[in-house]
Amino acid sequence: MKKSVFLGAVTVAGLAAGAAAAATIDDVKARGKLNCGVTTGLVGFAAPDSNGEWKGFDVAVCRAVAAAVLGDPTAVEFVPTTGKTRFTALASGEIDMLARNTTWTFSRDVDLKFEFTGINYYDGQGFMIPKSLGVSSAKELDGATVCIQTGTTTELNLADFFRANNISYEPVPIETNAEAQQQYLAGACDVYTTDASGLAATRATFENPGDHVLLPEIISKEPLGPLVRHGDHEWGDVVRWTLNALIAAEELGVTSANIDEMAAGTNNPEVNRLLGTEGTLGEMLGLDKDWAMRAIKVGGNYGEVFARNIGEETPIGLARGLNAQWTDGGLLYAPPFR
Ligand SMILES: N[C@@H](CCC(=O)N[C@@H](CS)C(=O)NCC(=O)O)C(=O)O
Repeated sequence: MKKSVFLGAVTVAGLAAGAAAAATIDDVKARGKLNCGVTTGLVGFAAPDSNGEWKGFDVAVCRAVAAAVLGDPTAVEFVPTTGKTRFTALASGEIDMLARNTTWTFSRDVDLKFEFTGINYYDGQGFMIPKSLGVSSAKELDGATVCIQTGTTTELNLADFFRANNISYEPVPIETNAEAQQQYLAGACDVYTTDASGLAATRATFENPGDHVLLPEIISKEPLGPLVRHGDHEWGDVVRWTLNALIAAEELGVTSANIDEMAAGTNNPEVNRLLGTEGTLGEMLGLDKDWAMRAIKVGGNYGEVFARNIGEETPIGLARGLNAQWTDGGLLYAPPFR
């Protein structure tokens, strides 16, 4: 088991070294389309709607980048990836970036040779159980069968948690969230464990969400964010600062409702630099002066994107929590636009 994981990592790292030679920003511009890796479907984060149009919190990052670089938020080819296939897709060049509930870890950065360009959701791993199981703490799960998505951080966290608490479990390995949902609802596993946001998103699609509970334990740190290949610095900058533009826009009070007015010039120099009425930040990125304005216009600032896709007014119902701005006691903190 250990050996195959190790060999998998080497193969992916080898591919990354080869593909990183090309400048992705030039490829994307020449192609006129962004190839963005997303999940195979997790409503609220990335999933096609009834018209086949991809929607969600991670999808919004892809569309913002496409708007910044190509001037068109619809110029995106969404490439579904599983926990297992996502890294090969990025390393091989099949996708230009990955925006898929992916945790920034040491080994993915250093060993697999990717570059995380920020964090769009601070998360942690949780457990969902049917209420009827009558369990109120993950520590009471001794002997449980647990649905667990392969190729994810959640596999190792699960093993660590059970070992540390001296309890045992039987893993039921699954490949996609859809499969997990199906197995869990069919009773093939007592528990589903993954990122808490993913559990909330999955539960929201159940016929009777109220029959299922999330246990209080959060057993890991899962900082989720977009990533590119190592060594692809210009492209990494574009993705990093597009995400930062959405976050800064919220902090600076730039919204989809007032952005046109603000783009005419304000008395806040940072807003002016962000929206391109002062300075040359867009040019430094290899883009034009309106890049950030276009990115923000797609779905609004970070807070608007959050509220529309996964926030408390949606069936998923996530509170801002750690994902509030630093000015509101959260962890979101975009570096300065200067
Ligand atoms: N954040 C963890 C877990 C990511 C993960 O695969 N999450 C699942 C459940 S939230 C998911 O996004 N599934 C969507 C799919 O199967 O395509 C990681 O990076 O390994």
